[in-house]
Amino acid sequence: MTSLAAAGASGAATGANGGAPAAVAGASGAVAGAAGSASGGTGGSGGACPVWPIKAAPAPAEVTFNGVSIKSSEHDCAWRLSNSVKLPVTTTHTRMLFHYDVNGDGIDDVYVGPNLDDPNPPAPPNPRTITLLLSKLDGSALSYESTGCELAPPLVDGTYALRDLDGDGVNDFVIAVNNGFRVVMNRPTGPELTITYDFPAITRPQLSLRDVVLGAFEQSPTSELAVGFMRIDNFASTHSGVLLFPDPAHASAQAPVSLVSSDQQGNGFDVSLNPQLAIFTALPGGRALFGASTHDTWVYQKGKLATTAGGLQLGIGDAPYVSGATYLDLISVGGHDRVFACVGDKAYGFDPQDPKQHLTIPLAFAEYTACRLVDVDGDGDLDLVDTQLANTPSIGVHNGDQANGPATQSHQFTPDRYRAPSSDTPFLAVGALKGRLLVSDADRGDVRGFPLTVSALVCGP
Ligand SMILES: [Ca+2]
Ligand SMILES: [Ca+2]
Ligand SMILES: [Ca+2]
Ligand SMILES: [Ca+2]
Repeated sequence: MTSLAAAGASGAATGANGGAPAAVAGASGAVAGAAGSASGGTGGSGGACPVWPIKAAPAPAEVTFNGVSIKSSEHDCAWRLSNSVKLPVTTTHTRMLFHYDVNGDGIDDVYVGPNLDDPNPPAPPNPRTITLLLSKLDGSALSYESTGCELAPPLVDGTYALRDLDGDGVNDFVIAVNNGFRVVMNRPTGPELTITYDFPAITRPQLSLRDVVLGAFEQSPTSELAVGFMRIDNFASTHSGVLLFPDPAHASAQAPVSLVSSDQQGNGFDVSLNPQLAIFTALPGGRALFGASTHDTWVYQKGKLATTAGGLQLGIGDAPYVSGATYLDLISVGGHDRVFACVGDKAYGFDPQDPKQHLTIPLAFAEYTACRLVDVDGDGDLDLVDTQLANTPSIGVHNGDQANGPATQSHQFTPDRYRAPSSDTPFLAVGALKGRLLVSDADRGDVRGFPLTVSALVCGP
């Protein structure tokens, strides 16, 4: 894993590693309430949820969850999935928004929000509430318990990407709400809203967050925040693109730079629907963004956009163009930083300067596939997880290897019922075990029969 990726490159690898709480040792008011002095609090029955992490204790080398043990020594395993456990949430709060370790036991805690089809959403300006499930260790036995606390503004219901925007080792919040973005810094004194950006008002907004990357992409070495989005306005038109926010860690009304958008000049194929446009990653070094649209690839560096019509061709023969990528990230293979792309039914790791030199990994599933790079077993290499999102969602894990990258073979499993969360990654970290717990969101249409659940990735038969 490169230092760049650790600093907030796109994708699951960063989302999974949580708050790195060790860096905040000695901070006063460690379990600061979220509400602070924010006005218009939700008046939640259980008070405000903590968001500032306390120093993590070393997680036990072995944790038991739902009767099965998961051990820190378990690498390169034949994975299987344990039975799922229902999390103690109300039927109105069944969607995982984000997760990291806030109570300092080394195990991710889970912040959950209302089901997207909440039949009784609060009337504006009251935000829909977010509640916290805390990990609880009884000896080595892990369970989750509801706190009853609720997050107050400026944290609101939406889709979240967690990135450390000021380099203090604690994740901050990038949130897509109905009609725009909020950036909320995670401070010892409580959350601080730094960016409020809204698109022009429409009647039925629908906005989703795509890739979110921190790096220095303009002339100066200071960092900007690149936010990829897709929005559907009034169910009538679709827009996607990337906005670049300068200095996201400090409050500013400065307008973002629109890097690329679905009505981008010079891209005659872009009409309205170009969902891939918001898929991008930083190039190694963190000074350039590399992205893909349906028909192009683009690079943004030193404040300039360069577009490669037709995209970047990978390899030889009928190998595809990166412009069809559904996922981009960075990976280190054999000591070399590579761009990692999922295109069609294969994943590739390549040098953008010489894309014909690449590794090729067949995905476990050919259609409706979502990719993630995450260190599932905590052995220090990134594993490729591909998820089939079709009628019977299944998951494949390609065990990683620092010398060769993720394996071409995958361990595949099909959870009893699975719906990928809107969170950065569905995998919760268990200490050094990284992504060993898999979360499934509730089914929007069947919340009671299919609540928020967690299962463990278990080693061996
Ligand atoms: Ca915890
Ligand atoms: Ca931070
Ligand atoms: Ca691994
Ligand atoms: Ca491995």
